[in-house]
Amino acid sequence: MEKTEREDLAAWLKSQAADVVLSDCLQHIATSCIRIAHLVARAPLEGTAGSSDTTNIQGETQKQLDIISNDVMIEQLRLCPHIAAVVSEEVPDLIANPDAAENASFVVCFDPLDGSSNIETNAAIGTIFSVLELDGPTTDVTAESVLQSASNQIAAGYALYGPSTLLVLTTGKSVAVFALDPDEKRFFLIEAKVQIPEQTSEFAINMAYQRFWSPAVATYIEDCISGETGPRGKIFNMRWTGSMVADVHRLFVRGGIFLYPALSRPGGAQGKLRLLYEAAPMAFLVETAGGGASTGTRPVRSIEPEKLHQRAPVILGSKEEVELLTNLHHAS
Ligand code: P6P
Repeated sequence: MEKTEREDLAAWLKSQAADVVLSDCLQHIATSCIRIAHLVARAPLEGTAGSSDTTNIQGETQKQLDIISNDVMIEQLRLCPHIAAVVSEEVPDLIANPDAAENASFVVCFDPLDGSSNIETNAAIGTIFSVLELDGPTTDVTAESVLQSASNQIAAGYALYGPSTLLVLTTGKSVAVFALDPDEKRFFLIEAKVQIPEQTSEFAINMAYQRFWSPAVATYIEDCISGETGPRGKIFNMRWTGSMVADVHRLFVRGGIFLYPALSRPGGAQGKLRLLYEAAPMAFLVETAGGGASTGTRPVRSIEPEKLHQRAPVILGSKEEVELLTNLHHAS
């Protein structure tokens, strides 16, 4: 497709008949990601690729870019009057938008820089976001009003900062992929309707935690690595980048199954990934592209959150594989 014919993000949103205020919100998110992509690329030159001397609510040492990216998101989203508040992985409490319009009804939950342990290895990292529409009145938005509205996820997406910067986005109708033109600083549509193949021969899991897996996950992975003479009758491949955005993006490119399951180690019962700004947006994207999104025992998107930063086990990807593994969980 000639570049001159390519649709940019604004044109695509218009073609989707996306609500005008939602389009405005998503364009502010995209602007944040363009800014973050630039800062990530310059980090080695600016000396910002390393760790800070602070930790986040998760107890994880923050990278300087975690903080920088978080600041970019908060500052940019404050400019959107339709956003009543934001929830960030890097900040314990909800952040109300002081410049929100009286009828602002959106809450944006985000992980500003997912996979940041990969920054110093120059591996792919990303930004994950979810847009919720508040159920009730938007004055004095509280964490409680966000938790009550978590099932009202109306848009989700991620930016992947790799050899190219990509934006993958859904408003519920389809999953579209955009590539950043770094010269024009605009996202252009490169794929309009991504579909995840229902079958796969590739899984993504951190094998180092094998001793903590449930019997269902252990059986599933053992069958995969048994190859053509095993129960699956075919050879499987494995990938694990340590960056959810990169591992999930692969599902949209060639199918697969991504697992960060419940672990029997202390504190691992709900896995590691957070519901509001990692599991739920990725589940929305994957299911909209025809894939499956389960905790192992229930759909990810059926969870009613009780805390802003709660975790959830995650099994995402090719529908037949997710269903197979979910059935193994129910049978065990
Ligand atoms: P582990 C990055 O820290 C992250 O939250 C996800 O991006 C990634 O999938 C996961 O953690 C990796 O976790 O335990 O393999 O280091």
